[in-house]
Amino acid sequence: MAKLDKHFFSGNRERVYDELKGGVLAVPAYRDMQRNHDMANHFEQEGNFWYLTGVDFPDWWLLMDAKRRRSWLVAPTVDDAHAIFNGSLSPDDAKRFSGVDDVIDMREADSWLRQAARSHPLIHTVDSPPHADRFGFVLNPAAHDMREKLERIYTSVSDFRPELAKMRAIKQMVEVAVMESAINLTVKSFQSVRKNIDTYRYEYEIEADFTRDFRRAGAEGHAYDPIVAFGKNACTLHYIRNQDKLKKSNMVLIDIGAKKDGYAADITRTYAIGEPTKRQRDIHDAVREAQQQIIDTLVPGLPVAEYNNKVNGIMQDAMLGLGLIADKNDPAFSKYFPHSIGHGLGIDVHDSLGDSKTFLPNMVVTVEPGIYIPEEGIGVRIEDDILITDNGHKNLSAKLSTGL
Ligand SMILES: [Mn+2]
Repeated sequence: MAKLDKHFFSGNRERVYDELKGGVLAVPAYRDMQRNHDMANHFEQEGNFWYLTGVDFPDWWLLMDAKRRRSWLVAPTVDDAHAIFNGSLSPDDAKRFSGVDDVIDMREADSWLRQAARSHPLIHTVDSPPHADRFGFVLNPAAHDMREKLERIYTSVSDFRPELAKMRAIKQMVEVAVMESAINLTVKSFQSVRKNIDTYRYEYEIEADFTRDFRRAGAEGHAYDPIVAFGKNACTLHYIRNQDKLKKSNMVLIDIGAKKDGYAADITRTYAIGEPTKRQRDIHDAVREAQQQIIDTLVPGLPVAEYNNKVNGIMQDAMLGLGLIADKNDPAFSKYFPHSIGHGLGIDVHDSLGDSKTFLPNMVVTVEPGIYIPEEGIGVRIEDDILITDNGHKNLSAKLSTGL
């Protein structure tokens, strides 16, 4: 069994020391966010903070000094009542599994920051991701608060996210092993759902069996809100209500991945409920063949732009065959295939590929073509998780049939 322990987190910090070139870094954990009234949302750690510490609790900080090659975790001030309700992480435990040199408190951290500023006009931190406007999110305030604090003490504050994204994009062997275990768990659950597909009456019954399997296997749970979308619901890309009845007349799209030991799986299959019509079968076949052709193109050194061109060509051929577009310039193309072909996969379900212009060995990416036809009430997507190897690729979810 692959295990991520202090050697993994210390190793990640060693590579950060090299990148910092004698500099200093301060990274905050996420803070708890309100769910309602006096309840917090389920806590999920910020990916970079976890990658460097393994700490899965809110409000901690990590301080790093590359010249001395030393790291400190900063423990939050937790009042007694809070600790009784929510628990807390002891400094000894934090030190043991992160491998940091020492654990200090917030007051010591303040004087650390002021002292370091005397010899370092610049400090690095991890800023918020840039997607807030696009998705209408309220951001976790941790990154913003840290930046404000640092800007009061330092002449300049620099975002270290691009460097961390580059590191995280290239998976280490131990990470691939952990990801394989999240993927295998997800595959097993898909296999059992497929075998029993005619016994389910509602979308949520399918969701429930995945949830049960993941938790029974000791996984954290789902890596993202599961999508179980029957018929036309599949045309809503992030359909997560999962409340509708399954009828013996259409297909159900299932996009689900376990989160296990900190890493995400992300798999999609589309299954027929009852006997599929010829049209349903044709669309499913077209997506299935396109997906295999697209996976076959993945090799290290392939430019991402060239890959996207190939993907468009393959998807256009699929749509021409189905009579959905008149020719390769038909604007209906992006109506029927309105999302990108895939994304990096790792700690985050949409992991960054570090802005790489080409695919590199040990990246893990999803390949998830789909064709969605709202006017016919049909949507098909098929998604696998692909490791780029030294001379090609390996489909980590290949054991799961892509059949209807
Ligand atoms: Mn995906």
